[in-house]
Amino acid sequence: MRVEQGFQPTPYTEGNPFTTDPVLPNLLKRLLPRDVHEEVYGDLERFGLKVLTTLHDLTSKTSEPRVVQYDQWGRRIDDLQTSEGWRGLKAQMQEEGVIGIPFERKYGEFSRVYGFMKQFIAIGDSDVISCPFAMTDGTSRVLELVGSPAVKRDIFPRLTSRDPSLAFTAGQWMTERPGGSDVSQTETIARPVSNASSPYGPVYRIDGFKWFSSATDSDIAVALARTGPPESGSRGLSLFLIPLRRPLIRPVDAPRPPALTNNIKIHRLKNKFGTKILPTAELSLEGAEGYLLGEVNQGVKFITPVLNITRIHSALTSVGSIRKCLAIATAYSSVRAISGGRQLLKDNVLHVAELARAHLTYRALTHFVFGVVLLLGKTECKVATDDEVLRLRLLTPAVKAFAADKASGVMEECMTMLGGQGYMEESRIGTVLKDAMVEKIWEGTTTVLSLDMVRAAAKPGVLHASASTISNMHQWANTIVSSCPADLVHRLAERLATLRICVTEVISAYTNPSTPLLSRPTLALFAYTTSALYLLEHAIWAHESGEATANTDIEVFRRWIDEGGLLPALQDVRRVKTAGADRTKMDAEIVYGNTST
Ligand code: UCC
Ligand code: FAD
Repeated sequence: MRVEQGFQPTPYTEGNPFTTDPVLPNLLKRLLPRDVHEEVYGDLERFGLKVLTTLHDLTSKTSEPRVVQYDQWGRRIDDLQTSEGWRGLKAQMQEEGVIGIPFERKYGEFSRVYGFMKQFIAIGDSDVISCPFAMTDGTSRVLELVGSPAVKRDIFPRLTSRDPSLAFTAGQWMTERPGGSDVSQTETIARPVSNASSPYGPVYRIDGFKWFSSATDSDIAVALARTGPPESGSRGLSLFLIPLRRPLIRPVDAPRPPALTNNIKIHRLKNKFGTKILPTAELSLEGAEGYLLGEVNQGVKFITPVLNITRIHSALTSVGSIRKCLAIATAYSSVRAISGGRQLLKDNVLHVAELARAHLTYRALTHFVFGVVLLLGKTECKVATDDEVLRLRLLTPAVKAFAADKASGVMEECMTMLGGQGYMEESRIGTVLKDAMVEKIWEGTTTVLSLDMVRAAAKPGVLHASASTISNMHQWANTIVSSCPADLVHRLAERLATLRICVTEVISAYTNPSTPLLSRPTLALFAYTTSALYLLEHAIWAHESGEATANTDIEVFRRWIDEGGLLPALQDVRRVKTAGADRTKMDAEIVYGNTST
């Protein structure tokens, strides 16, 4: 039989990623004041269509970057070549203002929600373009906070520009061969140049080897380098602004030099499992010129805005990747017939039950991540209360780690929901899944972030006393739970009681971390509890404002408590709390065998 004969599969059609999403329009309506909502809704709807057309086409034109290390005359040039599609995606995102929107702050503290929403709906149809923009975002914030007047005049406006011919992107260089989670062994050395001056800051010459550089096609990087003795560990590191290509500030019509200059060489491009379009390189710095940012030997502290902002981007990317895969799986259910062609998948209860389970996680994570985004906007615009600033500090590592942890399982389910078609490269689920798996590693592994949370919660004086950090969670939870209308309290009594128990358990685990084993289970319980609180907040809003979605929103909250994984997480914390040396010893035996005999 010829291929044109016989059964012809029907391709699915994806809807506008913003307007047809089951969560986003209503979430936006709740988070934004009415006038802001009216203004940005149309733009997001327009952009949603652009995602399906322009960005989708550009993504099909991306290919892996390559480096031409030498020219035909044997000269070292390190010319990094990226694809037309990649450069086109970059330009589109700049024009759309993904960095412009949050720093123009036209909508005050709500600008963050708008900007992140734009990025969110593009995830899955724009390769990993959000990676360089995440680092550009974090770097912009650092420069806004501590850049010299000349940095604020020449560099900051380019990082946040909507004009691709002017706009810069930025990278972040922390990781070195001795350690990425722990930067205390950093080998890169920065030496002050006493006879040089720059309006951008004190000038240093920097030598070292940066093990991972993901935005190698960027214009600048923020980098840690040693200014104190090796024994000073991470307290002997400073933060530098390093140009990758010079001259940094060129006339508008001058082309951007493709090759790296400033005494920086590309050792090689990394051979990665995913994120293959992203030019991640190993770099040798051989006397690169850099400008000190902030105070000497305070580098870790000054780079933390980059860490915190990129971690929120990372969480957004995990959840956005789920969105893309779910949109495909849901659309496919409307075209694929099973059971002898008599039934569409969307009419099969067993299949829809699996889709609903996946959507449950998506909904919980989306509310969680945008709750954190709103806190970021408030904090940056200085309208956050002290409690909200504290909450943002705790929720940032939690949402990053939790979203990364949950995402891949849901995406795998989406893949199987297309059967063999899902496993094909053309479905793009595999690429999105592979790309998203790195969210468990970069910008802090899950374990490292759980340790960061314990430290932030328990260290007196970090922001406030630890007691205040912890009681903040209590108060916030109480405010949400006690705002529940009486008729809902009646329907949800058991779940509200469970939530209160979880909050108490999280607080007790953070206040008395009896064992280091508690950090990961506590992060998980904290994240489950917080996402449930956000779902509850949304359900209350929908109920009180008579939204057509109210019943669904209440059911989603109920299921997230009963079926989402919160109860096993609670049991985990309780079990680990009492774990002693015996358990640790047995862990080692399970892994390495009994080595005592
Ligand atoms: O992976 C990377 C780029 C990937 C590509 C971009 C992806 C973008 C998103 C995806 C979109 C597609 S760049 C490499 C990222 N590397 C990490 O994330 C490293 C993970 N390790 C940590 O986070 C560690 O906790 C360290 C390195 C921050 C810990 O360093 P130290 O040396 O132990 O430092 P301390 O003593 O813990 O912290 C120094 C100070 C303290 O304040 P003071 O001095 O006042 O006591 C801390 O309280 O910094 C404060 N601090 C923070 N403050 C530490 N962490 C934070 C924080 N997150 N927020 C606020
Ligand atoms: P390690 O720190 O050696 O971790 C190994 C394991 O040990 C992990 O499971 C970790 O959780 C665990 N571990 C570490 N410390 C502890 C502890 N104290 N207690 C318990 N367990 C612990 N970095 C940059 O600076 N810039 C970039 O642009 C960049 N791009 C990247 C792109 C990709 C695709 C990837 C994969 C990485 C990139 N990185 C970048 C590096 C990334 O941030 C690090 O890989 C990450 O921080 C982990 O560091 P590491 O690789 O040294 O692993």
